[in-house]
Amino acid sequence: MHSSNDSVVVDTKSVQALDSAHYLHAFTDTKALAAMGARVIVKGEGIYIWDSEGKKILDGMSGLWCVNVGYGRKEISAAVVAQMDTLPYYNSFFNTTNLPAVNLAKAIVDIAPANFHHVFFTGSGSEGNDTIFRMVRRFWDVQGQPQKKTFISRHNAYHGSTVCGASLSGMTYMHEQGDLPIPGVAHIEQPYYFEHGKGMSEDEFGVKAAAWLEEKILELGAEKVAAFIGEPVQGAGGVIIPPRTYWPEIQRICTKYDVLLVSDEVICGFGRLGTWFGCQTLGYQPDLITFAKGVSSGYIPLGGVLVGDRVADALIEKGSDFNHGFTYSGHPVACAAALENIAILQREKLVERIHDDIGPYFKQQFEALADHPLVGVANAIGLMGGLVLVKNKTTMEMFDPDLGIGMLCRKHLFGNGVIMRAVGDRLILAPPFVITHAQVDEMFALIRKCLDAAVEEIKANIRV
Ligand code: PXG
Repeated sequence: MHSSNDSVVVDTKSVQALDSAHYLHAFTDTKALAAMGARVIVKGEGIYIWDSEGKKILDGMSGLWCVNVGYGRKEISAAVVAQMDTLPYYNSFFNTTNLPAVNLAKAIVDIAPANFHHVFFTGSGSEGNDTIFRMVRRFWDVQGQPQKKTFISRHNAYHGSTVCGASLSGMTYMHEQGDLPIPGVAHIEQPYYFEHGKGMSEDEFGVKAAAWLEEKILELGAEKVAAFIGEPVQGAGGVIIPPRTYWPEIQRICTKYDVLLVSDEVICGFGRLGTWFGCQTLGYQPDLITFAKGVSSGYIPLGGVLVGDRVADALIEKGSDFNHGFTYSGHPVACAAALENIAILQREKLVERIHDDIGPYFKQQFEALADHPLVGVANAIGLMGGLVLVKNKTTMEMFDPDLGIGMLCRKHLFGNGVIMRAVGDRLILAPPFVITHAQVDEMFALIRKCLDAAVEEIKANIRV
């Protein structure tokens, strides 16, 4: 590979050959990928990435919901190099600590909702949720209620891909591989108005969807239910934005039955919805918060748990050792990257900008896509949005899922230089926070062009 200031040149075919010979990718059919060859991404700057063929692509997904401050931030690489030179690693076991981990814990507590004063660090979001699973069970143990063990989650939720993360997730295609979920995890239906809210107002549906939690608690017995976990807005599930009545009602039900409330903010945390944490936008006060991704803008892997005072105080006072943690908990280099990332978000007021300026502009343009012949509904919140592809706009009839219309659209989007994800026949978008008004215009012009091309291809090739 040869690299200069403004170009990275690689032999695509040989990289693809090595890739399919040795590298098993996440969530991938290796045989199918080998037949087509992976796209090799070699460079990023701002909201754009480049592949090995020199193609420039607008990254409408911020990597994988994480590169929120954009690519190529020299402030972060400088902080990382400085920390590597000073102390590349030390652990936080055996009564030791390190400066970046302490400073980051304080910085996160300073921006967290008022009832949070403690942070546990992990290397990823999945490990964050595994940590919560063990921490919550330990909490109920020390409260003298060890039978309170069961977690309630939702269908189509994503909470990670470790055994516990995949169990908490509500993806059947994950559960089918390896006898998941593990015992002690139950699921209720997701608050997806388009699919389940027919004949109701959104507000009525929000209350109804929250009532499914109460029904499940009563079915299991409140004395056995430890916690409810949910993403403020489901991300990987297709940007499912709950009605505004949903979360306050979930909170009321959790309080009524003394069930801990866990907000998985791996995507929504650190500003995506225009507040530091998604629960602040959607109006609830969780007991625990999972974070990852946006904490370091993905520059270095880092995740963790914000532990609310009720749980932290009990564990600290009565819990003695909590026998849990990772080699890389509080990794000094990852924490140094995150500290600089948070400093950038604060210096450039990027979260406020989503709330007051670029968020509303993005929402207006995203929701305007609903006028397109292929789009049923389009909704956005903060800097994330999801739309439904439909066969018939009047009846909202969807395509046969086997036609793969979402993937067909994604092919046009990728081909035309903009990344938007397909989740079945939902298309989703979550661009970096630094996107400008002109770049929002550029992105939506490209998206419209691609949707038009998809309509032409459907008309020409697919009998619907
Ligand atoms: N919780 C949530 C809400 C997530 O979105 C995780 C936990 C797990 O984090 P780690 O760091 O262990 O991956 C996530 C991750 C997708 C996609 O298809 C989304 C995620 C990961 C991979 C793919 O949108 N989110």
